[in-house]
This record gives sequence, structure tokens and C-alpha cells, in this order.
Amino acid sequence: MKNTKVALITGVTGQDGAYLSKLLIKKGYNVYGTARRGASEKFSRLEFLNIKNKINIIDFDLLELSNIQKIIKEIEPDEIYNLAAQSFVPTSFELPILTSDINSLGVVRLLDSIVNINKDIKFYQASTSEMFGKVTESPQSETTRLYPRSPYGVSKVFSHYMTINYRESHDLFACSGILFNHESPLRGHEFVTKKITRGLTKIKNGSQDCILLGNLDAKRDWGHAADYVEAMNMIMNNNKPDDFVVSSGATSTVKDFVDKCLKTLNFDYAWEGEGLEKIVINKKSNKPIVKIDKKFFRPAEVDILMGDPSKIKKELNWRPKHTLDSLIEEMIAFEINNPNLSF
Ligand code: NAP
Ligand code: G4F
Repeated sequence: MKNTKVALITGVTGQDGAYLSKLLIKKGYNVYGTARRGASEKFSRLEFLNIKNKINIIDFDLLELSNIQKIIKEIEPDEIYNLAAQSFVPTSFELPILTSDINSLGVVRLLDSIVNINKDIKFYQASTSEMFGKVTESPQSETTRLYPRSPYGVSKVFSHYMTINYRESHDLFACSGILFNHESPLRGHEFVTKKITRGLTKIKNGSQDCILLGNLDAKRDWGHAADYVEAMNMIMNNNKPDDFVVSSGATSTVKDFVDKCLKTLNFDYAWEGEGLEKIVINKKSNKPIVKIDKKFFRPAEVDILMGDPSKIKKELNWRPKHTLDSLIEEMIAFEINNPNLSF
């Protein structure tokens, strides 16, 4: 029996990979993290958190079965956290086949490798609130019907049920966290919270004129990534493999998020116009600083997400430390202090 637990985190270069690595290192794990070789390989998040040299980085791609098997045999992990994915919803409409190969078949490649190499390896799947899509009830819980609205959502429904199926058919410790949107200063630049906090901070300091957004009426249940990776580790160390919704329990529109950021940055502003003509005017300069661009609307939208985190709070005693307001303050402070850092 090894004294130190070995964790393999796929997608360690992403937002959650960085925060989860930091947590597991603090907990004494030996952490292996996977990155794709090539131009997209980037370690700026791990470097920002000062943990790059504490992680064993390995070349890995969810598209390649032999690569996955070789790495699991070599590393002999106790726990695999599968965070790797094509995670941007709009891209999934452009690249539905690649998205499915990575997010759906990639998960079967991992699960089947575990069955064939060592059935004692625990497996965590990064499931998502996008699976609820066109919601049939609010708030959404572990028992809410799934109705995905994007190739990304569909790909994650497949991998969610595959994880359940391998648990039930092969007696694996395979579990899923159904995580609602979670953000942080390390969020990718294309996601709406980063686009807003970064863009408005740049406008405030005079280095940008305006930001262009899509659907302001969409509602999301936003939390902080640092809280949500704690939930992942709790789910993996539960006494039985199970699935849990992880969310704040509240919902806000994209417009609410913009308002909170404008106030945090002390803009004197006003909303004007309706629909595609809606704008935010900076009263000081009398210029528009937020405009709507049709190209950021999606072919099918998820109008409202609001999770019910009762199960994980009751059974695992998970408690988030951040609020939406503290998240926004942290994201804006990061942009003020790190104007040249982009993820
Ligand atoms: P992210 O920042 O986009 O990170 C995704 C990671 O996956 C990156 O490290 C990326 O590597 C890697 N990856 C992409 N394609 C791969 C492939 N073919 N083989 C191996 N690695 C690949 O995502 P995140 O926000 O950290 O989210 C982590 C996971 O949670 C994802 O599965 C996401 O779908 C899921 N999730 C996220 C949220 C959220 O709100 N953040 C909510 C629910 C679920 P490169 O750097 O090489 O591209
Ligand atoms: O920030 P978003 O791109 O995140 P989305 O689509 O909700 O997906 C994120 O959360 C999921 C969990 O529910 C994850 F599974 C997924 O991997 C990802 O992390 O968009 C949020 C909302 C959408 O309704 C979108 O239509 O913001 C709206 N929006 C409005 N203007 C915009 C924009 N989204 C983006 N990315 N860019 C805009 O300009």
C-alpha cells in the first residue's frame, strides 16, 4: 500500500485543472497532469499559481487510446479526474464531431482502460449543467430530466451516462459532479464573465473602447472554481461512488453580471435601447461601452440554469466560500493588477 495518493488530472492546463492541482498538492497527493503537445500547450495558469514545478506534466490526448493506456499503466494512479474537454459551447456547434470524439468517446477510452488495467482506480467525470439545457424544472437537481441544447451538452450527456453505466456494469468507483458555471481570474478569455470583467476593466483604464456581447437575458448559476474543485475531491472521497449537483443555488442574468461589474468599477452609466440596439452609455464620455452583436447568439440557447446543491451540502457537507459579489471583485482586481495576462 502506497503512502502518497497518486492523482492523474486530464486537462491540467485548463481553469479547473489548475485549481484542482493546487488543492491536491496541498493535500499531499502526487499529481500528474496531462497536456496536449503542440501550439495549444500552455502552462500560464499553473505558473500563476506557482505550482508548475510541483506537477508531473505528461503528453496526453483523449483522442488516442494507446496513449491513454500507456500512461495509466506507467503512472498507476489511485484517482483519475477527467477534466479534459472541448469545453466552449459555441465551438461545439462549429466542431460537433471533434467535440463528441473528445468529450464522449474520450471518456469511454478512459473508462475502458481502467476496466482493463486496474478496476480499483477511482474515476471522476466533469459533467455539466449544460446537460439540463431546455430545463424542465427549476431548480435543477440530480433527478431533473436532461435536455441538452448544444453538441457540447449532448456529448456530456453521453459521457455522464457512460460513467454511470461503467459504475453499474463493472463495479467501478466512477462518479460525476454535475457542475454549474464556475468562474475565476483563471477563466478562459472567451467565456462571458472573463470577457466582461476584462473588457470593462480595459475600458476603465482607457485601453479599450467597447465590448460586444450576445444574449444578455440568459440566466446562469455562477460560482467560484476554487470552491467547485473542493467538491470534486469530496465526491471522489465519498464512501460510495455517486453523482452530485454542485452549484450556488442562485441565478442571475448576463445583464445583472454586467451591472455588478460596472458598479464595482465605479462607472457612471445608463442602459439605452432595446433588443439588438441595447447599449450601455458611459455618461462621462457619452460613448457606448457595451453593444450587442448578433454573432454571439447561439443557434439554441440555454435560457436559465439554477442548481439545487442540497444533496452535496447534506451528504458531503460541501460549503462554498465565495459569493457572486466576491467572485466579481476578485476577477476585476485580477484584471487591474495583471493587464497583460490572458488565459
Ligand atoms: P477549460 O479551461 O476549457 O480546460 C479544458 C482542458 O481540456 C484544457 O486543459 C485542454 O487542453 C484540455 N483538452 C481539450 N481537448 C483535449 C484533448 N483532446 N485531449 C486532452 N486534453 C484536452 O475547461 P474548465 O473550465 O477547466 O472545465 C474543466 C472541465 O469541466 C471540462 O470538462 C468542462 O467541460 C467541465 N465543466 C466546466 C464548467 C465550468 O463552468 N468551468 C462547468 C461544468 C463542467 P488545451 O490547453 O491543450 O486545449
Ligand atoms: O460563459 P459562457 O460561454 O458559458 P456557458 O455556455 O454557460 O458554458 C460554460 O458553463 C457550462 C456549465 O453550465 C460548462 F459546461 C461549459 O464548459 C462552460 O464552462 O456563456 C454563458 C451565457 C450564455 O447564455 C451565452 O449565450 O452567456 C451568454 N453570452 C452573452 N454574450 C455570452 C456572450 N457568452 C459568451 N461566451 N460570449 C458572449 O459574448
